[in-house]
Amino acid sequence: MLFQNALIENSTAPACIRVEDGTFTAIRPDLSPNPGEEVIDLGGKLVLPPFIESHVHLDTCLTAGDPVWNRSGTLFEGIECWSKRKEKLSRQDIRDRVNRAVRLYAAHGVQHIRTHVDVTGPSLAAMEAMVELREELKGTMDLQIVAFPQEGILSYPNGRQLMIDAVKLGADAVGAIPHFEFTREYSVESLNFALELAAKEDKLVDVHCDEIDDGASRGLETVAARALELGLYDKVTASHTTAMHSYNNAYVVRLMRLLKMSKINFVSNPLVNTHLQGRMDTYPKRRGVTRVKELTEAGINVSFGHDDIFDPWYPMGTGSLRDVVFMGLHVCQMMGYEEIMDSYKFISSNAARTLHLGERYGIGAGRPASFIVLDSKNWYDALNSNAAVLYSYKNGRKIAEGVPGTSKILF
Ligand code: 17E
Ligand code: FE2
Repeated sequence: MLFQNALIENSTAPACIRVEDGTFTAIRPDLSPNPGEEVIDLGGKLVLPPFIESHVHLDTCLTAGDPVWNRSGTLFEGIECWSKRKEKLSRQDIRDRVNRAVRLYAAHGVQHIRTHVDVTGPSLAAMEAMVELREELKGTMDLQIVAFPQEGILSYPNGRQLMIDAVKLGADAVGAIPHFEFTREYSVESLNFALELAAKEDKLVDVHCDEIDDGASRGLETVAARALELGLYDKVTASHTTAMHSYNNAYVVRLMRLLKMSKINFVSNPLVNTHLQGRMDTYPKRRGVTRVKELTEAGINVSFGHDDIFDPWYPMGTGSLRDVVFMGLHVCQMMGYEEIMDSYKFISSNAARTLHLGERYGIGAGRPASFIVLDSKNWYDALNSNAAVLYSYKNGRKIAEGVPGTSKILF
């Protein structure tokens, strides 16, 4: 198969892309079709590596209002709402909702998803269902599963054992939630437990870390120190880190040295954290998003996640990572020309680093032929015009297609 007239990753020079047996075999300015080869003219549209969702809770998605709505809009009321909903979880319920959610994502050019799965409940049915779905969806929507202790590791009955069992069931990564543990001591101990478990079982780590507007919430320094000392480095990710918004600058300057040494990744969720944070403030109200601009400028890897689709923590969402980037650039004040142009990396190459996709990801000869085509000429325009994803190809197979958004002007 030969794709012509592709503007790859903001390039202004059209290129040709050859795909054979699900693999990119050549990418060059000019390639002539082989006899009998199918040719697709992309007409000067933007081609990007597929989008990657680096942080979502697929087990909770599409449950907003069931059985109760989150009225305060806080993280903590969300956890209470979910606690009621999870009493009636079943494998079928999870399967139905996840199948719907991954199709929403597919429509928006997403091909990889890291999902957190709550293990603090009456059973591990959600984890079992997700492991099953990971197998079924493999090659179409690649799932990576984090064992996530929503109600704590030390502060929830049998929490440590639930984490061990979830890893045995097949989780790819170990989670933690230090800001939710009863005490500061528990919070440190829960992180020691999680990172040591990951080191022992050769798993990745993704911690819900300091998701609170409390400048004294300092799980991050423990995550980074253990990542360094256990030699886990970039296998470790700190998600949310919203307290970093509220840290004093003197502390952040000291912390930055450790963050760089530790090589850990960050995931920020700007749609959801602008909604959940600042809720105990009067005015001024904090934005409550971590320091994406400063982390990026320091060379630290940051990606963006959606976090929720229509669930107790976020009553909206369509699976569009473009919306996440759009919000992120506003709230982090990253609207310089280069910042806008480069911002697709928050949901592509930066996220690929966090997920450790390695050579399986990216547009280049020898890699799996996975890419998306957007209805615009570069990312700036695609972001600004909310361009449709015209095609999503994964391993050489078309898994989704869209139509350009059009309106008829009547004056
Ligand atoms: N659980 C949590 O602890 N934090 C979140 N942002 C979500 C679930 C969505
Ligand atoms: Fe989350």
